[in-house]
Amino acid sequence: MPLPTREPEVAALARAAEQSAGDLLAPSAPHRLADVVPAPHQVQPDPTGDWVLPAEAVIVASAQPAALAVAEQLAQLLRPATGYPLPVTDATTPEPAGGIALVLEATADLGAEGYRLDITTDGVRVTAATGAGLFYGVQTLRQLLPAAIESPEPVAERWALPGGTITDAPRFPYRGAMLDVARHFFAVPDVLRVIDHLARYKLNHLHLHLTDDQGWRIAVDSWPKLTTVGGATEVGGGPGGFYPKADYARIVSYAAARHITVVPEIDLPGHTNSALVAYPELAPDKTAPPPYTGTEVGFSYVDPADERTYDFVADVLGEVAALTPGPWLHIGGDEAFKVKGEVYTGFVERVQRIVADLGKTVVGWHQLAPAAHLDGRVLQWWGTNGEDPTTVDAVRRGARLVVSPGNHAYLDMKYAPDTPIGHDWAGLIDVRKAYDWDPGTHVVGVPAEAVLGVEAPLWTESVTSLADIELLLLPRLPAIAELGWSPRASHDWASFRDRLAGQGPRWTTAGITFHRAPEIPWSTTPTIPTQRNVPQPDTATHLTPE
Ligand code: TNX
Repeated sequence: MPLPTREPEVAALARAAEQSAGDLLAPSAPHRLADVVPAPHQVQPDPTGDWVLPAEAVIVASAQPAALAVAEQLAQLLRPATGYPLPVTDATTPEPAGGIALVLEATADLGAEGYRLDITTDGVRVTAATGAGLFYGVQTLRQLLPAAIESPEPVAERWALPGGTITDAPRFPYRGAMLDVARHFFAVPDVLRVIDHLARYKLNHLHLHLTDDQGWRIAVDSWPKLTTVGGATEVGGGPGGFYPKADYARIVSYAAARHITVVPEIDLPGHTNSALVAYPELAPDKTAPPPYTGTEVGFSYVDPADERTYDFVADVLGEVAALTPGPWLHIGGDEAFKVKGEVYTGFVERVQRIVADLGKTVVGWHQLAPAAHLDGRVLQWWGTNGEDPTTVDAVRRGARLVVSPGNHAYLDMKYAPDTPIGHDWAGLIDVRKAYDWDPGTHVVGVPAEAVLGVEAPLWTESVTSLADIELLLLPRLPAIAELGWSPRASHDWASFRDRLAGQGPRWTTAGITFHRAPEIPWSTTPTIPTQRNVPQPDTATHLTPE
């Protein structure tokens, strides 16, 4: 046996030697400017503008709080791996001056979420009309740096960036993912980490499925047993849990700092067993059902014939609305198999009115379609067959759609028969299946203008840990993100597959679990201490706005 105490030293020496040999043989070339997920709207490479972040770089931002906040976030992203101090300062007219400038320009013709990123020999400039735009520019910048930028520890690397200009803006205003915290409860740190994943890919909505048969996860002061009783269960018999109001507020503000709006869902009138266990007066037979920890659906409902039910709904939605700065309240509406016809539509219409009276916009699963229209209402379509006349009719009456096709966007579907967790009722969803569809035309007869955007739901009947969540989320979430953000004209599986492969080393370096989908050409080279890329000619894309 060699002396174990000498091993780290030897390993360190070997690493240092490999590093300096590597530096001599192949100084790391920058990534290509177009190697970004989701694909940017317009990319104009300029190889004469390649630039390397120097240790003494300063991040200078416009003096408005929205710009300074993004500058601080950028510094926090870059400091761990670079080990550079990267001080943040402000200026009336920020200039890169050998560092990074974040310029908030109200007159910039870039839209509410767009940005321009200029990389020149003088440094980096991100320009946007809003903090959100600057934030998205920073996410792009992050992906253009070597993968080692994801390291939590300082890494000896040449922090090279490819020269040129990216002009970018999203195709759809609503780009989301859903996390079901009801079937299995996930603590705040897990939710915050999911928010980080959304932010990386420029998603801007996190839909939280907060209540279901197996558990009630959000504190409601006027009906306290919803959580103390209804929150104490989950699928499989585990302890469950719930978010006290302060925890929910923490999630909301962490998301807001990343330009992500939380969409809270209280699923009604079905999927309510946990509420009935806590408050039997809401049950049709006024008797408490046993707590439910299985995975069937469609058996429970709050009594639509009892006025007390509407007091309950108004109290719950009122408290959730008060905690939620975003405009949306999601009222579920799916799989209420025992509440039929006019009883169902009558219930939905009353609840829609309650939401409107709270000053919020109704979102619900597309089962809401037959109910009367109410201004602004949004249906979340989760069908598996794009022929859906009932939804088309609701759109004709004014509804907008968020599309989440079960057989393309459901992150709880297995990738392949051997995926260890997940469902297959909507089929298997490999990365290509998640990528190859068009939210703008998917529901036949619904015009693209009625499509607000796209969302990828993650139901958690079989998902019990953060690693499980990440395994199902990655790499499919970036596919859905690209459908929501990138112009349709840039849709191209071969390009996406290659750009997605570049994300793998980033996740590995950051310690994020992902599914090594066989159809993606993941690199096999080590990512720490350095990732070396062979320079390749860039191809500029000039795309017209949609
Ligand atoms: C259907 S999608 C449901 C959920 C399940 C999911 C499992 C929808 C609106 N309802 O209750 O968790 O399938 O994939």
